[in-house]
Amino acid sequence: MRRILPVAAAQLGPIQRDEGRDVAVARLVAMMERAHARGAALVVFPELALTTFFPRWYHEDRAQADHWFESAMPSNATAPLFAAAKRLGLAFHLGYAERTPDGQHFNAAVLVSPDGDVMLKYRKIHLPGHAEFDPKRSVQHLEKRYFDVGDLGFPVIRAPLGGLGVNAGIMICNDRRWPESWRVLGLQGVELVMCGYNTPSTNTSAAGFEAPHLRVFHSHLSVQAGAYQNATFAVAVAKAGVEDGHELFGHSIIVNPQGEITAQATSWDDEVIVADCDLDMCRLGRTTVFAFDRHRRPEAYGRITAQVGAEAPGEWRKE
Ligand code: CDT
Repeated sequence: MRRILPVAAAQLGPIQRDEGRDVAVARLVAMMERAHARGAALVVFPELALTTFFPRWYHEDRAQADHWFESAMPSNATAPLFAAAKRLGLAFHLGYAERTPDGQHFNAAVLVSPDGDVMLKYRKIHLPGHAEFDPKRSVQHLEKRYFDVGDLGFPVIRAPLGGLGVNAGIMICNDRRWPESWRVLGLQGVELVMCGYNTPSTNTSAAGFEAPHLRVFHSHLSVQAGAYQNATFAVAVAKAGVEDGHELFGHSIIVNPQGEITAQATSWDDEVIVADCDLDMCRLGRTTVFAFDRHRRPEAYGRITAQVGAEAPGEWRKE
């Protein structure tokens, strides 16, 4: 029997700085209803889906950013998501800012069953941006100031989704640009990667020119390559649009194990896209060109874990 999982990506339009969690959660619940009506068994929401992308705002005292964080999941504010999941029989993936009881801060995401169980949790590892105010940037990107580096690795769980057992994994936004994230998931037999993002549509680092259309290209390139090279489906879902004058691109996609886009958002607003993911499509890649057990050569990959920055190569000299 074919293993077909109907998956929805629920792209979010902008959330303004002054908008409360209740506004965002009501929009998420409305999209859960639309996803369910279109037959989805799982709905994937973006990174930091409950608030504006607050790392663009600098606080001298970082504790002033604590109000953007959730100290419980579920909480009073997020309980309507869990209630809707139960009512609709729909699993969901949610990105949010997490503050732990001992005061750590993570850019986190969870996969929640229709019964409200957190089946999988991930804390973002590749934190982009900077920790101090950067006067050269037109917009700050202070993830390194507000978040600790994730401490859960890249976990995969075999989760009951839509009546199937599915090897599900999570990465968050900037992680998608790093082949290491994908391969660690791939080495656990991942079949469905969920990745929420908030990506500014222009490069504001003042380090050089990047044509705006390449921002979307690089996002798709990373997700399509990661899915293909690890023979997995991938759902990459944006928070998009103009938040307090700052633009984030949309272009959310669902990608199959051949690296093809099977559904794509066309707005920069709240939008649900759905694709039937035939999980048996993962088999071809992983039994042929990407049969890891037959073709990988870890003895040649030592630098991947031994080194962080690049080392200069030796100089060629004529014998
Ligand atoms: N949220 C996030 O990780 N965004 C980054 C923007 C990097 S620009 C400092 C991304 O990789 O899309």
